[in-house]
Amino acid sequence: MMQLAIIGLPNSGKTTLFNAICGSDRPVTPYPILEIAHHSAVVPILDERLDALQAIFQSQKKTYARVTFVDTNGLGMSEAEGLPGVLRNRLANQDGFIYVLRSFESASAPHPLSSVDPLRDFSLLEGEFLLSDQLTVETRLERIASEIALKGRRRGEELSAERMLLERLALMLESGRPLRTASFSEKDRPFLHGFGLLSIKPLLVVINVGDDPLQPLAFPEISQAGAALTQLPAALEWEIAQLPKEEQNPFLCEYGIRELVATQLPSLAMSALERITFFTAAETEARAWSLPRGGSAVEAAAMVHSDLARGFIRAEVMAAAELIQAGSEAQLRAAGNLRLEGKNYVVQEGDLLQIRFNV
Ligand SMILES: Nc1nc2c(ncn2[C@@H]2O[C@H](COP(=O)(O)OP(=O)(O)O)[C@@H](O)[C@H]2O)c(=O)[nH]1
Ligand SMILES: [Mg+2]
Repeated sequence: MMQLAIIGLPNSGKTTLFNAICGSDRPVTPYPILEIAHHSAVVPILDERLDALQAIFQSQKKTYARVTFVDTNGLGMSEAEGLPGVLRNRLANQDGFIYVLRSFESASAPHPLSSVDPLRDFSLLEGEFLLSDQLTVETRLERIASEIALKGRRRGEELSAERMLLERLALMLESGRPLRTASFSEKDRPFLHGFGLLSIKPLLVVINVGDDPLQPLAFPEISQAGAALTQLPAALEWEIAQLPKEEQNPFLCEYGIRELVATQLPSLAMSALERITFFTAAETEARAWSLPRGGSAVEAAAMVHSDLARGFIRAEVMAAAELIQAGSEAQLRAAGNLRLEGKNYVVQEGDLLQIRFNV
């Protein structure tokens, strides 16, 4: 399961956002909590398409895809020596990050730097990640140099590809470019995974607009840093989210918001992570799955069950949206909108797969 950590300066509203997303009730405090322990929750990725598929297939059970969110303590305020090792390691285990940037004034919860400036805070967080990655890259380069000195030429040749990659990373980091903005080749990927780099991981930036949900904001700098971007009034959304569904509407109307952003955040996070959704549906269960973008039919099959991948014959593919519109599988079939695809078919967002297999 994918896991994202919520990062930000103290008092930016991380815990408030975490509560709004997860429907939890963690204490929010106008002073930083000086503990390193993190708190996590698993959240279903609500999807109306799955609800409709369950109705069409009369499935007994419905299972949304899920994602884990981790609430962390304040970042961006470290001294020159950078992130503590424990924290860095914990962050390195995440699949991606959410930065919460504060864009609200509050006398009772002062900004730790005494002024509201989301872009400055963004640079602070990025700076923390860039510095951490610089240290990671330097340490690895030093180790390679000593290994080459120790083991001589043969091992040296093996290591030189890695060294070239590291030197490229070092150059990017020095010029302040987060590694997520670079593209890497397939043969670089195995190295990159082992390093524990932070600025290479997908990023979703959430601007906490306080009590002004329609505050107009534009931050081209953030998109240029390779991040996805959204905004929401965290405290307000948390309050509304705690109400029973039928009582939420008047409040949404009052503030001129159509839908809570917090409820869309799991799916926004998944698209930031470059994951797509595919479905399986039968009488027993209708289920949504999350697959890396570009994943093939046989990779999707392997997620469902290893037998399906091993004995894969073909996939019958329908676009869930077309099926829902047609109303039944029979009607979709009659319209000729059901495709037969092989192992290498690249699964598309919203595909419903029925996998024929033989083991
Ligand atoms: N007015 C206002 N206050 C907020 C908002 N979000 C958080 N706060 C306040 O800021 C303080 C810190 O919030 P918290 O979620 O604990 O921030 P964290 O330190 O980033 O986890 C609390 O007093 C919150 O009530 C918001 O959207 N509007
Ligand atoms: Mg907090």
